Amino acid sequence: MIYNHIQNQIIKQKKLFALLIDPDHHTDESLMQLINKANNTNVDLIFIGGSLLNNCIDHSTELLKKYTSIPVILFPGSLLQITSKADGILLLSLISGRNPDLLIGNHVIASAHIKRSGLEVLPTGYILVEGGKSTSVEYMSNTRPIPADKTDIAIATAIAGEMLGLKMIYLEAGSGAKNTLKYEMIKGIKENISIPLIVGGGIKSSDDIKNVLSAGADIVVVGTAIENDLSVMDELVNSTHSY
Ligand code: 1GP
Repeated sequence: MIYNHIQNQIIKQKKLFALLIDPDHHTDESLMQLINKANNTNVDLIFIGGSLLNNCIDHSTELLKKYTSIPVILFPGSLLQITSKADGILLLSLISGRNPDLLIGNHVIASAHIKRSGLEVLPTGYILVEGGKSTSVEYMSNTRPIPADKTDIAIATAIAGEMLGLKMIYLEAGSGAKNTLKYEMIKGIKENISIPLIVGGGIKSSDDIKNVLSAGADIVVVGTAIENDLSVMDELVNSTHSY
């Protein structure tokens, strides 16, 4: 089970690297290159999804499942991004926002379908924070991110998410964010929750990785930097595992 695996790694004080794949940004050929590289560098988790997808997620998920044993977890930007071909799903409740569809509405619509799918459900509190520029997730979700310096609001939001029974917190600056999340915010949240903390958005270098991990992230997510240059994957994954 994916969640047990994540918890076991955290108990062993190991950090995990999640590769974010946006199927719209790949051909089959580039996806195969990415899969091969991910296998060789020991990526821990693959998240698949995006704020807006024009391509069907089934095909990319099938390709991933065929060529890697890394757990493939849906990171759905919408109800159209749910497929039983993956291993699990981040069932995201966008708790930093006040859009009822993304807090509970879509979950009600999809619940029976997800139950039948056999996907492992990972209930996750999704907290969007300003990352220095307007992002697709902000626009598509029709929610306002928490201001980058409002650490107290982010901490209270994460605590509320854990109290509601969510099993992980995903602290997000948005894909392609200019700034990674502030050290103090990550640290403050980590000190106040006992569930796994995922951090992503704008991570580009091993220094970024070290900063985010030293603040307390359990799982780091990287998408854009690797889309732009596949060769950085080794360095980013190694920095995570050697932390
Ligand atoms: C986005 O946190 C992820 O949801 C990854 O962000 O694409 O900026 O790495 P980047």
